[in-house]
Amino acid sequence: SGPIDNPRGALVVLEGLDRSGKTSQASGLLSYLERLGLSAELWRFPDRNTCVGQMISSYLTNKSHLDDQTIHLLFSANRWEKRSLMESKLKSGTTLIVDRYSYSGVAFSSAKGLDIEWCKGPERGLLAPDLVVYLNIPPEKASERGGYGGEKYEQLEFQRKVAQHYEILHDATWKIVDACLPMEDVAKQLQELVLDCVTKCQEGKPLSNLWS
Ligand code: FDM
Repeated sequence: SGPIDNPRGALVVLEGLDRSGKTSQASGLLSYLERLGLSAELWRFPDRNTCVGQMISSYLTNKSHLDDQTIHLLFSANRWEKRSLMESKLKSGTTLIVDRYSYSGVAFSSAKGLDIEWCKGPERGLLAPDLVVYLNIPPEKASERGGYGGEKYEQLEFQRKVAQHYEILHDATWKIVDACLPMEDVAKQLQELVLDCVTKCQEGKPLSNLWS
């Protein structure tokens, strides 16, 4: 069976600062794809449901302390433990909309001062997204939106650093959407980008690995 008989799903990643609208846009995208009759699922990282995810969650809610390298590797392990399921879903034709991925991993950890190449190391060999959309919002604007929760990284000063580190990671495959636009306009742009990407994957665009 060739790519036409057995089309694969697309791996779509949404990135952006806290309060950039990723989570709402991701669920909007899911219903859009379902309305088109496509098989799709919403994923997010960290996935707090696994044992590793619970360690991450207790770190983020300040219930435990871990040094920067250790938490970085846990975030990465949390993606590795999902890699084979991710691959089989994609190969069976399901499109995955993923709220945060390795770019969050590298941007947040390098914003704390870790070397960017060191941060990328454990991410190599994970599945490469077919599309990364960055929801672009100035940190100040994001912080005005209904306020942050109480988690570890939800502070304006740190979010500014994260924004700078995301900028270093941008490459030609990223699509940047202005997250300050009205929600419906952001949604429209996302829908177009995602549909185009899903089509390319159906037409046989191969899956590849990240940063290798
Ligand atoms: N985060 C998320 C990281 O520091 N590294 C990662 O690899 C990932 C996936 O965890 F502040 C940070 C980003 C955010 C926090 O994310 C929790 P959510 O989206 O708020 O659950």
